Amino acid sequence: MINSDGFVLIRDVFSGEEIKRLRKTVKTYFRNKGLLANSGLTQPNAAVEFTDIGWLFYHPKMLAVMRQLLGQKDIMFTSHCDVHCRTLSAWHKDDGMGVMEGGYFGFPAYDQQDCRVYKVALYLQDHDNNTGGLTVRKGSHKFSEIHQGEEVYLKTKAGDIVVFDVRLSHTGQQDIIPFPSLQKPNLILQKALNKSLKIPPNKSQKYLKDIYDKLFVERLSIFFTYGLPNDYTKAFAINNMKRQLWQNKNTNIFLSPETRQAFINNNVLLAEDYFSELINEN
Ligand SMILES: O=C(O)CCC(=O)C(=O)O
Ligand SMILES: [Fe+2]
Repeated sequence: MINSDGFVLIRDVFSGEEIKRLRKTVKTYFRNKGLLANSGLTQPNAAVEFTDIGWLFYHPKMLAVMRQLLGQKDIMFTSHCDVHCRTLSAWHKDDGMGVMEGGYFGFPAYDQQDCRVYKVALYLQDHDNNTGGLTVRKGSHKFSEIHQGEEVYLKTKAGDIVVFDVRLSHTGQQDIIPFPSLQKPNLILQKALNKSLKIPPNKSQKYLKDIYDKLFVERLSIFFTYGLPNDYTKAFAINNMKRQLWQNKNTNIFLSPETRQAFINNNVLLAEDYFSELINEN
């Protein structure tokens, strides 16, 4: 139950064909776009910047899942989307408490029942036999502490999604190598590089990551967010958009006319209709 646990894994939302097509589109995109971040590449504000993945956000299965989890037909798309390529991660929440004063909601909203902002995590490769997928802390959306709550690793396969409350503590791949059995050999290798060749740890880490990235399937992921059409979701959308604009160093706020129309045709409400305060600020 997403209400009590703060997350839910849903199998086979996207087909093998759709994932194949997405991998190709995302890989091509990052050939000459994206920001360097977390030892990989990231595209913030991808719902606006990366129009080729627009179909994902109003895919019939995706909307059916969100309507079911939010418990009503009226749902809102926040315009949040981050796409990642080969990135590493650490424990955090996506409520913006680490980004701005009061977080994206403007205040700590951990005990608020109506605060229902749900993020989709879509990994474009299998994570059932490695530790490069999503790890969450069960029930941690109910409190501010990041390191509290039972740790659960989600063995997703490409095409599955995880939907989680943005207040939930979670992390993606933390180690440069996502296989526990290879962690020790990797450490030995790294120490050898540091000692014998006098390569500093941060450089040897980057060097080894580049090699592992070539050996294993390219780790690609897409995150995007919906919510109940209320003030919590609007505040999240506006403040998270500020974060995306800071990162991109631009003022591109609005969805493409095609994406916007597709949402309207599917009766999805849009947080961008409340973005006028962002225009006045820019
Ligand atoms: O790298 C991952 O898999 C997690 C990314 C994440 O948590 C985020 O984009 O907020
Ligand atoms: Fe996150």
